[in-house]
Amino acid sequence: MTHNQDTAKSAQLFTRAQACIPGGVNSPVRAFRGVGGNPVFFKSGNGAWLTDADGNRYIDYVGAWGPLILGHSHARVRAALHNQLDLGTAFGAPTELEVQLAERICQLMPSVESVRLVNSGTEATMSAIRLARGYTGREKIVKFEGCYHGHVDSMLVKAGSGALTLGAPDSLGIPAATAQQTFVVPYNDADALALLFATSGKEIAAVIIEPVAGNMNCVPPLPGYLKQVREITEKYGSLLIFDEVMTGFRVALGGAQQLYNIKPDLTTLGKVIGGGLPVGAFGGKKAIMDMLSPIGPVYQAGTLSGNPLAVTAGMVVLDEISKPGFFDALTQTTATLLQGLQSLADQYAIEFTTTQVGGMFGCYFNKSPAISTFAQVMQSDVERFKRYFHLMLDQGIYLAPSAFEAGFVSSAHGANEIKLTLEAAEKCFATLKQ
Ligand code: KE4
Repeated sequence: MTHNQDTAKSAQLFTRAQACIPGGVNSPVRAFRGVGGNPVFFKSGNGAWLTDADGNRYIDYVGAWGPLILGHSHARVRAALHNQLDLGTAFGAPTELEVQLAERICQLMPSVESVRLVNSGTEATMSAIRLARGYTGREKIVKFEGCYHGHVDSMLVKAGSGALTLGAPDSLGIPAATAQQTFVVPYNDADALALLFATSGKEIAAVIIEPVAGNMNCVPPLPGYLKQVREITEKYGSLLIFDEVMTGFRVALGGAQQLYNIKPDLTTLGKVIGGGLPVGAFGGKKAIMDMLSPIGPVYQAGTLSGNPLAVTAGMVVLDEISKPGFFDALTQTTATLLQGLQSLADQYAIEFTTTQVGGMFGCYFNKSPAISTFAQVMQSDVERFKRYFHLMLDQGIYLAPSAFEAGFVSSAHGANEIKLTLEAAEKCFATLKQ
């Protein structure tokens, strides 16, 4: 792959951006603080490919952090958005479109009997937590070390993703009283959760969990773990919130709850259901959801919730991923990529391991053959990842700019993209071995 090394326009834009946007970015993980160097500014995307401000092209394994499961600028998504643009962008009133999306979500995720659309994953988790507290009358919430549920005050406690990358798991600005309402336990450790519940179970409104942890890189649940979490929460009358903002419609058509056959009480969604436009959602048992305003005493609202443009994009994406064989093909493409990377790393005797669930994956410079805990993730060679990231970037492969993020494949990634990626990776591993 030939790659234009000139990134002067990106550098100029970053200088301008830093003059008026904190850190020059609208979300911390984009700033390349986890890998060094300056962020690339992009201009366009098409299928599996991105083009930056200097005209360099990249194969994209970030996919806007998960939403672009069909790749960039999908023809049907574009056509539907163009059509909707002529009809209006927002009404601040109900539309048939949002009913259609709500019906589709409930159909694809049977545990979701009723759903409220919002504008981001953070809004979804924030609202689900408030709802769980309102429904149970309890205040404590349990999350897992390394998991990230958006920048909700109560969740920025040992958070994953950007907060972890920045090396500051606890954020300033969070009142001690708020943080003290949140318990944090290790992921994939049912005994630790059981012990916490034995002492505090009756105070706990809900457990919120990423059924596949995608914010400390990609850490799948151990066999039976999610079932144990479900049993523990049921035993103490606490709600189980599956944060499927990332896994929803990414790891399987029915999300992680279908893949692992678990029925949570509430589910939060985002990313894929907006097809690249701002949509989040939270839903679950009708008895719980009916506690929400305007019919119930738990308040929640949003000016642009159920936005016609965003819902239009989401509906097309859910229709496309519902087609027979979609997830088999996505999973296979992802597996082919990872098998290729692993065999190249082995060929060069580089300590490297991968994880995969459906169309999301993790790559680690780590000697452990199987990653299942936050502690193991933290033993990864981050410096080596930084070199790998930039070596791949220089060859036109755009990976998540952090050792603590999952990667994503789209249906637009084909044999050619995988071939080019593996060719680039071989050069990287050869260089890393020197
Ligand atoms: P948003 O508010 O960023 O839409 O969603 C928050 C969120 C909630 N739950 C899970 C499981 C998530 O992964 C996220 C957001 N994911 C990160 C990437 N790992 C978003 C990228 C960013 O922060 O810029």
